[in-house]
Amino acid sequence: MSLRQQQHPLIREWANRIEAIWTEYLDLADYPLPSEFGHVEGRLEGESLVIENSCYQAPPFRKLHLELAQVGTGLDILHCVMFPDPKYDLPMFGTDLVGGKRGISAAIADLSPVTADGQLPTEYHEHLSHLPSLEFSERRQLPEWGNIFSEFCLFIRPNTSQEEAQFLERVSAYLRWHCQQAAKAQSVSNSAADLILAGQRHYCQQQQQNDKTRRILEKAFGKEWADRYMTTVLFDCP
Ligand code: BLA
Repeated sequence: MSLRQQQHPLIREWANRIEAIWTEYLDLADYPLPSEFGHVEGRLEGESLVIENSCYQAPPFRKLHLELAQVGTGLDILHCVMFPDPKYDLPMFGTDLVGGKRGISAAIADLSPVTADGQLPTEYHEHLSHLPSLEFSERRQLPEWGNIFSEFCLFIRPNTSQEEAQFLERVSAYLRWHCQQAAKAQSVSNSAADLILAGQRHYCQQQQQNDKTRRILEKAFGKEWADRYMTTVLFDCP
């Protein structure tokens, strides 16, 4: 049985949606991850940690990464980042779901700016600021490294299946819009691409400071492996 069949239903549904939207809008080709990182198993305090990675490339994206992980049978994780080719002025789409039997504790998704002024492209800002505002009973506070996220970042603990459904609908809309924008993106000058690349690097450096992710990986696989994984698989930069 695949890992996703055993995971929290919201994780399974979000993973299925991400792949369906990618397939609908993008021309997917395999992205070669180092083979040691496709399917990974380790042990964390006597419990197993299983990681399954899917990785694609599709213009104008350099890399599309979807990771599902499970610690023991109690903690389920979905992680996904879309890395645009820096020749295109596109934000970073990122999402993380963390939870288990007692529900999802963290549901986050954002379209994050990478330009020096910290602003999303005008069309993104315009579109996102006109989406109807949503009610969630528990919004969560971003950690300090999370200053990379946009004002449209959704970070909640869903408390009802209705809130889960509402999260899923809104973040699917983010992803669909992003794929539509990407399909018509025009490449920028070399000097603009240099700035975008610097912005992507900064995004990755901030994400690498997430101690909650790092701790889980370190406990199961050791410090060195965790660092290599975070800098070459989760948040690498060309
Ligand atoms: C939080 N990420 C977490 C938490 C865990 C992980 C255990 C704490 C959950 C909670 O506070 O309720 C673990 N996440 C993982 C692991 C992987 C993973 C092990 O992806 C991969 C192997 N994280 C991302 C991306 C975003 C992100 C793409 O990978 C956002 C776009 C955000 N995760 C994120 C944030 C927190 C989090 C903001 C809360 C951190 C905090 O409160 O300090």
